[in-house]
Amino acid sequence: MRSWVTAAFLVLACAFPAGAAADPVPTITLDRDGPVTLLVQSKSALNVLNLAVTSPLIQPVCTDCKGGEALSLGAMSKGTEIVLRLEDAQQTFLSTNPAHARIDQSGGTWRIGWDDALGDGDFEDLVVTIAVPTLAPAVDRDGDGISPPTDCLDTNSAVHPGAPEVPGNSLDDDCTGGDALAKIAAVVTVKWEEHRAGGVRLKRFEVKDAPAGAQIAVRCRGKRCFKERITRASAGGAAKLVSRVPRRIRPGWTLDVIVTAPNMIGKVRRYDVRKRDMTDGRTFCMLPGAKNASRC
Ligand SMILES: [Ca+2]
Ligand SMILES: [Ca+2]
Ligand SMILES: [Ca+2]
Repeated sequence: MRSWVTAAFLVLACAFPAGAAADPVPTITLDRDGPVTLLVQSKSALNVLNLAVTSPLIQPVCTDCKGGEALSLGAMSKGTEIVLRLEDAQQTFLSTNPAHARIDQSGGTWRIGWDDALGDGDFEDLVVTIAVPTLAPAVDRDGDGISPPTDCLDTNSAVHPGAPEVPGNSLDDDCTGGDALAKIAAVVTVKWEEHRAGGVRLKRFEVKDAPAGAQIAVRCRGKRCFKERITRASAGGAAKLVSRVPRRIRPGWTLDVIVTAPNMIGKVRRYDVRKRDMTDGRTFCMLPGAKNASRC
């Protein structure tokens, strides 16, 4: 049986300036919140030492401390006092003289060093380091009130969770994982007159404000209908379509004007031709890669 003799009770408190001489009752109090770790280092490991934390919770650190022992003390709050109990079996290795212990603080690290009984003043015969990592302060460079990583672009205050997603601007405005597809906002203009044989004749049939080079398809459904005529928008985003469709647009036909461009939601305008007129256009969308129009 080992007969442990308590050699020293050390209350560790924060108010200790770095390098100050040891107080007869050294005290340290944490000056910040955070996870606390404890590391034992022994210069010579000559003797059997027993080290434990006795406050705020009793936690054994090592019963035969040789250095290298580490302990996570868990999250602790600012103001917590940590008390260590150090026992030296023979009372020969570590000095019980308070002058032979020294506490240095640097940021969130407290270094408690003891001299052995010879008291050579290096305070390195046994060193216990208690560390609370300094947490990086929250950064909000663009001042939108949200820090990374929640703010997926901390250099643009218009980009953050909850921001309106602007399609097609190459930005993940609302930080949901990507840019939304932009919708093509082309304008299709149709002017017609009644055809004497039934149906209509198109006097004006054109697209404006499409993306440059967008594909423009005129699709027709109905009896004896042409199926599809395809052209491209000019650099100015325009296309004239009158010459691409028959002079007589027959009753019962449905014309779709489909404007598409890569990585955009296409625009579809649909017209139904009746006996003597045609309907105003209805708008649908064409998703990239889709073959058929869908509701927008
Ligand atoms: Ca921000
Ligand atoms: Ca931002
Ligand atoms: Ca966007």
